[in-house]
Amino acid sequence: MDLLASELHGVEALRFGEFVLKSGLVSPVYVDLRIIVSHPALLNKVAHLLFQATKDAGIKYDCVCGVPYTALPLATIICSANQIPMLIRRKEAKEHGTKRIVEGIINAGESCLIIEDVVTTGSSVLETAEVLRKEGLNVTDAVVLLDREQGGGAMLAKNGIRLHSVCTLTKVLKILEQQEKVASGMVMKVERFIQENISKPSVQNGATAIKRTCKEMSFGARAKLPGTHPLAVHLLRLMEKKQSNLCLSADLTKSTELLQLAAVLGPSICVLKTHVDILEDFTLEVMEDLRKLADQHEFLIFEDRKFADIGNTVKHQYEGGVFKIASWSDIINAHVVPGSGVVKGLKAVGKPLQRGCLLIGEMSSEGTLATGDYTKAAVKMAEEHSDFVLGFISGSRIVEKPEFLHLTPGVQMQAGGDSFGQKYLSPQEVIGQKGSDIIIVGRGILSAPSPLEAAETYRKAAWESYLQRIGVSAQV
Ligand code: 5BU
Repeated sequence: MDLLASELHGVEALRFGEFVLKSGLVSPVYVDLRIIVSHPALLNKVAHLLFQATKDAGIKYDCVCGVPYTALPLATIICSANQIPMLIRRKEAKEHGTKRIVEGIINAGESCLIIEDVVTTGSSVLETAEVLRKEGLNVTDAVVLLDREQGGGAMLAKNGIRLHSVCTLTKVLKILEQQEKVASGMVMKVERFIQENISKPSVQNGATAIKRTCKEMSFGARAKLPGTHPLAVHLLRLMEKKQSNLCLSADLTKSTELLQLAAVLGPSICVLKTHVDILEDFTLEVMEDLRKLADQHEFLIFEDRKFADIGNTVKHQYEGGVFKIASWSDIINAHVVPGSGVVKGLKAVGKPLQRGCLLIGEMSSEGTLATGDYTKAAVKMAEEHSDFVLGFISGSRIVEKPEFLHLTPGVQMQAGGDSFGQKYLSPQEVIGQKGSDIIIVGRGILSAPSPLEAAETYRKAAWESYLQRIGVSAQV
């Protein structure tokens, strides 16, 4: 064990310092075992230790499945060396062919052992167990190299899975301290961090799940997450700076009115949304002026074009024609009904220009068909194209990943609707209860006697709801 600890430290699978985790927490320790595939002897050793742990615990199983991706090579070595059938869990079902989510021969009723590299909350192991259980397999045990002791064991136990670990983070820490590889001050810091960040299982829909933290994260912390779209990072930062999660829907038909409104409300908003095809006097010069105002007041421009055609057509619609949307709009949106080709077409134009796209996951209108599986398909498409898709238009948070932004239209101070089926919720409901990030407001501001006063009222309401959501007392 001493040798293993020092080897893991030596290849930097364990690092000490300050690391921003996906949840936004700043951790003094970072464990990343992906690197061990570059050290074959160590990879073999870890696989051997995992197998030994299953023997020591006397676990009986018919097949083995590694949690993707880091544990895949480990499961492969164990299965190959010991002649055990293996299953591979796909992260996403294939688009073509068999659409299988688990590869290999599945004999319903057999028991499958899960292999994992590191367990923190246990959510990844549980996710894989649920997939396997849906296929009819029994999952009762999981073996992990390193247990971070942050609640994973208890959470899995509640879900009928015994967690066996080769070692714990505290044990590794002690060894590294003895070997004088980590200072005792750092050891105490990490121990305190572990103690303070034990996630407690909570009950949702009858099943035990880990506490979701995305809604509780600040925009600033989300901006620091690796893998977040650069435009989302920019937007999250300017939201923090301006204390605004308000998008103005500037549904105006005259360009002078549009520019005037942008000049007056610019400081209050983080995004200005346009419907450029309703402008009676559109010219590219108007959009140039709007761009200047956007840069001056630091807001993004979002053309609510709702692309919905095959990739080749949307490419032309986005780049060319009269409007040349890609030349002035930071963000555009698209329906997912055509399939992923729509995103591919838009990406071909927008990505080189550092633009971003929102997918329409839900709509605010009465009788919308964008619900259930359709919404799930939008999430999947966004995940597959997260280098261009930065979030969603939706009525609520439709995915927990903090990298994705959620913008919600259909917002007014009073709940209700219009005579064409638009439905309204309040800023508090949308940000506080539904967990969205940005409210989109049109007539609630445009039809007010003073649009500036109304915009400030909406800005404050949405910002206060956000502060309450992340547990900070409001100071707007
Ligand atoms: P309102 O005046 O706040 O109702 O304007 C809402 C705006 O958001 C308007 O421009 C719509 O085209 C836009 N919108 C919407 O209302 N609902 C949706 O689901 C989507 C866009 Br997508």
